[in-house]
Amino acid sequence: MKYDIIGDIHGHYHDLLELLKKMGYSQSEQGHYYNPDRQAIFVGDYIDRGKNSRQVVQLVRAMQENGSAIALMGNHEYNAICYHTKGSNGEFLRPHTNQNIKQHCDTLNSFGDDGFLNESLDWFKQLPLFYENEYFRVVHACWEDEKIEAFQQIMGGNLLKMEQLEASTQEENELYQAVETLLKGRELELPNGHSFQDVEGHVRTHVRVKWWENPVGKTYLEYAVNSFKPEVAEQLNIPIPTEMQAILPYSTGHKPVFFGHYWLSEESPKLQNQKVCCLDYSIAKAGKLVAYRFDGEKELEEGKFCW
Ligand SMILES: [Mn+2]
Repeated sequence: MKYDIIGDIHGHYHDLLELLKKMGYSQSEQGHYYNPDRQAIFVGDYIDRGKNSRQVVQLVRAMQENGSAIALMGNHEYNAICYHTKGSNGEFLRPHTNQNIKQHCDTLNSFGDDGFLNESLDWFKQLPLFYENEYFRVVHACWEDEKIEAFQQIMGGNLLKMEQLEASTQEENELYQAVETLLKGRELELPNGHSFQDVEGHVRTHVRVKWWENPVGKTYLEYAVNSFKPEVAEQLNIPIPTEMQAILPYSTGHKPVFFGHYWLSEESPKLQNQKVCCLDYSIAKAGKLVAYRFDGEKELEEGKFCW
């Protein structure tokens, strides 16, 4: 079996259509897109930011339900479920703060009020958080064996059971740690109360880190995934303290791993290394929608990106 692993879409329907056609997918008589020789795997984040979340969900869902794609859950689908679900104290599991409302409103506008929202939430709820076959692994943000095992132990598989949804939002819970890592990746708290403003103007006290690299001997700046404005970069140009270096990077002895989530901005897609491949190239920020075309190779190849 051959696979096309596809990065974060964020409501950019026309780019998705273009990419699928470029990779030889066409519409079946029933209307879903398929490629008879390949299976698509979506890393999640179908909604928010772009204007056409409804069409994206319809397209991906039709592919998944007809067996031409596997669709994983991204942090935006997880957030949407929590945004619309109340906990035992009667409050929404994702608070309706101005920032959260703003992040979700394009999706709500696109979904309309004809029942598509509830239908989609039901679909989101049964999306797996990770996928593994004999060749490779896929997750939205970070594959960490310990967290995958913890999730499997609690859930008995790769699906988030809704009776455990509230527990997954409670910081003291083991499940929270697992879901955070799988869907949002690893973050490192900055020392001495340092903070900075991200591209959207939100104040951040943590940086997203390259979990596939060894932090030993690196500065925060070197270990962070994204680049920063000069004044922020200067703040982050300090060594990571020894006690925070005890994190193991993704082993090159493992199967290759694919993920999205990280807002990369390189001109042409690059592998993180021969076993690690991020597919999020910021389609929602004037970037591009990227796929990796997998044909069974043991080590990943840079020539297999498609965009
Ligand atoms: Mn994401």
